[in-house]
Amino acid sequence: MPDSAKPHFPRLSRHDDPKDVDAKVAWGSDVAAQALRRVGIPYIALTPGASYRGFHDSLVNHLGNHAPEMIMCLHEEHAVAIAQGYAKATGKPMAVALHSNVGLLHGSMAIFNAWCDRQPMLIFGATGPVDAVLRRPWIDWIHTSQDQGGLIRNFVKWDDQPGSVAALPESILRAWQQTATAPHAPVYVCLDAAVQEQALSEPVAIPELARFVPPEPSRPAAEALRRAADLLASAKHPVILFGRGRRNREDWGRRVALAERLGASMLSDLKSGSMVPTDHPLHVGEPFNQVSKSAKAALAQADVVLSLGWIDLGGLLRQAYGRGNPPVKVIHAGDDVYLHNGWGKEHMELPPIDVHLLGDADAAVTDLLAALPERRARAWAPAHPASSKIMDGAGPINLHQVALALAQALGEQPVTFASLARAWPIDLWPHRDPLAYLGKDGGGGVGSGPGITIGAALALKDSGRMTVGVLGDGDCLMSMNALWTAVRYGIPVLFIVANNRSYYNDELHQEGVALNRGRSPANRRIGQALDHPAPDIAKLAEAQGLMGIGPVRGASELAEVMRRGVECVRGGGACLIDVHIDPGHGRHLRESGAERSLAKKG
Ligand SMILES: Cc1ncc(C[n+]2csc(CCOP(=O)(O)OP(=O)(O)O)c2C)c(N)n1
Ligand SMILES: [Mg+2]
Repeated sequence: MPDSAKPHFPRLSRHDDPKDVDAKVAWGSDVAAQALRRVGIPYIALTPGASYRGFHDSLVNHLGNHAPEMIMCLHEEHAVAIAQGYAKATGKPMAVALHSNVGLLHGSMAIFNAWCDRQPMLIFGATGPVDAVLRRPWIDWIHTSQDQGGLIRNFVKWDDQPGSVAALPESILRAWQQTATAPHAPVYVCLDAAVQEQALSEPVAIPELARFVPPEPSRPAAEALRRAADLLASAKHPVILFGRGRRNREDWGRRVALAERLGASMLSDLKSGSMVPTDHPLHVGEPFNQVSKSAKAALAQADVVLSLGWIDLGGLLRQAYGRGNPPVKVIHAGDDVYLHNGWGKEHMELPPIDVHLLGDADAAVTDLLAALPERRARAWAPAHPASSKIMDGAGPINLHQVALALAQALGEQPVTFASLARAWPIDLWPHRDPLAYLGKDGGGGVGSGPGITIGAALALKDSGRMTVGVLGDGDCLMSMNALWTAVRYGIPVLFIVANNRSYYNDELHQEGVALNRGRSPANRRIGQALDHPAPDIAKLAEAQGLMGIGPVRGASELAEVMRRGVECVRGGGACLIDVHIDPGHGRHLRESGAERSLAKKG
């Protein structure tokens, strides 16, 4: 590839600048590397392995470890989670490389998360030679599984295992096109070791990208739009549900404009992250996971409900109106239905829909705005940020105090929360822009918070924002060694551990089950408490090169530790602050949803 076609990405690592790079395309895996460079992906997160040693060599000794640059990880699950976080922040795919069957098995939970979260990524895998004659004794046989992609086929959008060097460019271009086309999801290309290590006998052409770029997201049909606009124009109490959407200011502005034009109540979902300002006068209560009381009240009044990519519309309608026919007109915009395959049930309950705007939800917003009559919206200004007074309180620390201390330390600097522990007080810290909060992990796979946060921080490192991951101790400890990658690549990031010394979510479940069965709820901590000893999370962070602060046990320390953490990250560092919080603050059986017995129907 001529140098002019080589994308310019500043190199992250000072340690990984290869010497004597060989620009000649001479091996099968050089073709794969060239095809990957052509799609313009800046980074490839990986844990190495001999099954892709040919591809690894091409990335280093042929591409010069640049465009894409390697991001080394200490576990394949982190490599995938980093790509998920990067995609959450940018909407764009990163690449990932996973070693044979074992690396794929390690990475598979994170692939499931990214699949449920509908995030793009281009995953390379590898197998030992498919041609048994070429396999080295023992290890190549271990590396080889029949139909390796079958391990994850139920939760990727597309996969392939190209059978020759000549087939590589098409496979990689198609994989990229698939993952970058909405609706997004991971894709997987498995590279046969023998194909990678084959010497080229003749040149292999790699097509120019221009004729393979992903199409624009699809727009809803005109007739459906007209019917939706008619329903909305005559609605007395419309409610808009803001689900999955794009993270840019233009779409954000149009979503707000649509709600204002209709005078619609706005509801938002923790799973999707910030899609509209949560302190807008039309916004009802806080974003939620399970329908909140105020949301239920707004829905009880509604005559028309417009869902914009809402993740569990069927579940929400059932929570609001019970089983059966909801007494409202339902409009749903989204393209998620194209990914439903029946293996997973992440399509959720089948919602009754009166008008289906099949296509991109943000495109539907634009088209609805064009179709609806203009109306002057009432002007509003965001209220003042949360009070900067830190509650000193003598008792155990709670997340309100943590949030206030962090807000005070940050001042005006915008924040991206890449992960939020349960019970984080969003009322104190409204979402005011599309990158304020990136939403949940998608598949409920604990251990994803550290990697997702690092991927988001990588994407946002030059944005002037601070990327913060507020992690549960269980989530953090499960993927503790993800943090090393942030330090290794100079990725500025702040971790705050909401450390309740427990898998507390599940303590509440055990309490609920015990109560339902007339047994002792007092035993709920057995098999759940991360205590005796409580792992020293700050030391675990420090051991990997982060600034580790904590455990912080007194509210009076919070201002100073947050100041130090923010200063460290502003200076380009990575910092973890371990805060021992009061487990029960804002987390009770009744609010958790854990108390619902499976025996009770409804
Ligand atoms: C891979 C995986 N293992 C187990 C679970 C079950 N699980 C759900 S939440 C949770 C507790 C997580 O603990 P922590 O991150 O400390 O959050 P807390 O509820 O204590 O705030 C567990 C174990 C899961 N969702 N994913
Ligand atoms: Mg916990």
